[in-house]
Amino acid sequence: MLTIAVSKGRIYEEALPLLAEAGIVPVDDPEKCRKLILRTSRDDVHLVIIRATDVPTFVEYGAADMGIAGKDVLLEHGAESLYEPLDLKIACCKLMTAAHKDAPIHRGRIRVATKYVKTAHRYFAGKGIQAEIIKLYGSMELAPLVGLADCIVDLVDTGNTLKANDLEPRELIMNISSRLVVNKAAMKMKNQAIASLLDQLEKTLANR
Ligand code: PRT
Ligand code: MG
Repeated sequence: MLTIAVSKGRIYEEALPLLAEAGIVPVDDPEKCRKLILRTSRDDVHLVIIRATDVPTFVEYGAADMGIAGKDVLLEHGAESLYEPLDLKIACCKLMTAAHKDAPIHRGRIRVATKYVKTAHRYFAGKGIQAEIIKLYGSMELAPLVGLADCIVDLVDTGNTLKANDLEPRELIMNISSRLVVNKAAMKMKNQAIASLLDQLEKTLANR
């Protein structure tokens, strides 16, 4: 049995066609039923539906053999404990700093609101900027508007969310896409099944 951890929402939507090419089609729709374990067209493959930020944890502990997670989530989790064999090139976006459109470029000590605490620390430290990082769980865009922070670190796709809140993108931290991650023990114990799935996905990606 192979268990693959996926989050609902954009990653699931974009992963479905890829998985389908590998012969994996969920029997249930997670948006319609409340099941967290989905059977698929392959008797030997299950999907587990979890929060995006929980995917690396499930895979690290072997509760799922494989998973699909954004590089943003993997960076924050610390991915040394997982194999990351494939860039699926789905759910693409940019991890950026953003600030109010009229705000000056700060040079001294700054306050940064983000849910990507470790990644933000690493980024500003690398630039030699003293940054106080304030952890938020959502609505990062609000922070500069109410004086909580000078800037934010968040994902940007179209830029519409920033624009709607009078913010603008400033610096690109990293281009983000979703990656296939594999539990290290499973890679050995279930090598045949995993290797053949990786192979099929690689071929599908090459033809895209
Ligand atoms: O929703 P939930 O709290 O359960 O978890 P989540 O928000 O982490 O999950 P989800 O499904 O929203 O995102 C999962 C993954 O999708 C992320 O970890 C990224 O790897 C990837 N992804 C790709 C994005 C975006 N694009 C994206 N645009 N995740 C979030 N956004 C948000 C962004 O945070 C901002 O609020 O969309 C807004 C910006 O979009 P634009 O188009 O207005 O710029
Ligand atoms: Mg979300």
